Amino acid sequence: MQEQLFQKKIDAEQKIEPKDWMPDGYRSHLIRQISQHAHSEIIGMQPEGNWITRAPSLRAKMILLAKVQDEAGHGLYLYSACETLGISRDELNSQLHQGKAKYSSIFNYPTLSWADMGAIGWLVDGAAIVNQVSLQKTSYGPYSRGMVKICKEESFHQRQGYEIMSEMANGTKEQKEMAQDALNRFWWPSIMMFGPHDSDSPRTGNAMKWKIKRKTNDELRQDFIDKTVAQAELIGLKIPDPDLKWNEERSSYDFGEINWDEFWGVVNGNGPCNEQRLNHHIKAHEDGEWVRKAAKAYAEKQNS
Ligand code: BYC
Repeated sequence: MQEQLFQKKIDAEQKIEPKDWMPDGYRSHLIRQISQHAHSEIIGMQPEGNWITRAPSLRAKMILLAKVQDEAGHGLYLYSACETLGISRDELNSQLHQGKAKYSSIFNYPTLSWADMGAIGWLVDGAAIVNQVSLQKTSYGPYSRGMVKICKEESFHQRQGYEIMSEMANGTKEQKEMAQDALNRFWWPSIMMFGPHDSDSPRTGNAMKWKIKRKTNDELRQDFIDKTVAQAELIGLKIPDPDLKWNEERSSYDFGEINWDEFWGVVNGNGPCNEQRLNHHIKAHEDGEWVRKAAKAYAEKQNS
């Protein structure tokens, strides 16, 4: 009975709030997805953080610093949303450190040149926006409201990345080559971000029934590809997919086969940077122990 009422609310597009009754499966599904999303934002600071000290101008450095700080903010909104489901921040961190919680596969690739900052902003944030715009309508209130704030910042991120790519693509021969190389390396991992094909996605069924996800992995991936091809053409770069072709009938691009062995290898911990990313997070967490202790002692003193 409670479950039927819950589903009725979802079907009527009403938001579920923290104190409302919800099935255990809905709660655990959300904890998994929101925490994964939060971890992605925080781990995602590492590949870009790698270039802050080497930004090519003061302007570029200020923009990159602001962007990386925004990612930290997104992580914090998302951890807060996740905590409303009855799990603590400590537990979420420990799930990440023990390898029980995932984060987006994309952040396990290295950033080898300044052009990678462009490719990440343009493609990775671009892919994230496509997903997050649809998640603004997710059924869980705190997650949905978090997404609205995050999307506003994400569109600035996408533009700053595209600006870097556009400048490099229209710069010297070497700069154009660097931009093309970054696109070559980040294109396929970016379209993998949307997850497995719908037919191989075990979570999509419940996610769509509960309106946690509003579009499937394949729908979102197609939206992203259709949007991005013209942007690449405009700045004279070539998407590294020989099978990419406009399909009149579908009014969409057909594209080549994704390397799912690579995707699952990265998801299961064997990407080029998995170990480095996780070790860095664990070290930063341990190094920050004294800050947490001091903040806790201060709060206790204020309350006593
Ligand atoms: N990477 O049944 P499926 C950002 C896992 S950060 C790793 O389709 P679901 C940014 C999936 O978790 C943006 N794992 O699952 C930050 C599941 O495993 P579990 C991050 C992946 O949940 C800094 C299994 O594969 N965005 O914007 O229905 C700088 C089967 O998949 C991935 C979000 O997190 C992957 N790519 O769909 C720049 C958005 N794909 O958990 C930018 C929120 C799949 O059962 N999340 N898996 O063990 C989602 O929308 C969904 O969770 C996903 C996957 C589309 C990612």
